[in-house]
Amino acid sequence: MIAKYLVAASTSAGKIDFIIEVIFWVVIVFWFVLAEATFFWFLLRFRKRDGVPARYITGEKASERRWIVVVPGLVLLCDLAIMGLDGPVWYEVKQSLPAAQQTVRIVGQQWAWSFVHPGPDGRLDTADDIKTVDDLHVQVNTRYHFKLVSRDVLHSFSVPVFRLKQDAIPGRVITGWFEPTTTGTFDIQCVEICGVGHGLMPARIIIETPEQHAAWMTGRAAGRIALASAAPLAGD
Ligand SMILES: [Cu+2]
Repeated sequence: MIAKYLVAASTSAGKIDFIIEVIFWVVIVFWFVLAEATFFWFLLRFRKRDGVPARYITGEKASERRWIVVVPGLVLLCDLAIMGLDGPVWYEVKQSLPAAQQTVRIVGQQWAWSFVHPGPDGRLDTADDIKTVDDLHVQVNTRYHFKLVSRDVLHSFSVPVFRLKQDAIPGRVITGWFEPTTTGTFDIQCVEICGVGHGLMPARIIIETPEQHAAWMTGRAAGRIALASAAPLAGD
């Protein structure tokens, strides 16, 4: 249902959508409608009428106590069922860390996202790293670890098509993972109010086929060589 309105582009997205849909049907469609319908029916049924005195109900009879015990009990059962479903998904998405095929560094700051991609050697913090601002390039069907940091205040890294959201906290390196399943260009958003420019820090994720990703890396390397060779001229 959610994927109809927002592409599901990671291995976790479908599972998170399923949990949200279960909560929607149980909480909104069933309980909310039932509670509101009962409420308005009671308002109508027991409205003020001439000659009918209001009744004082103590809630001590067994038939009255049922409203306080049975209904919340059923709500609690629904809560437990939802927890039983979402626990494994939470564990998989947030607590487990399956082995990575690639690692990227994500840096939040007022007010931009910058990214460090491993270059052709596939490793971070080597000479061929590729640094970008506002553009994160990843390869489809590849499991990524991200190392999320903040240079200044709290930010929150969010990729809606992955259903991924992770706070960035100054002084900490937060590791998480994602695995894109669909190629395309999608939004990255900061979802933590981080100052007056918060709304000005949108970025994008470009999910590429292996061929496109290799071509992008080659292009960046060629650009770097061209820049390096042009540098002495600039200093003349
Ligand atoms: Cu921010």
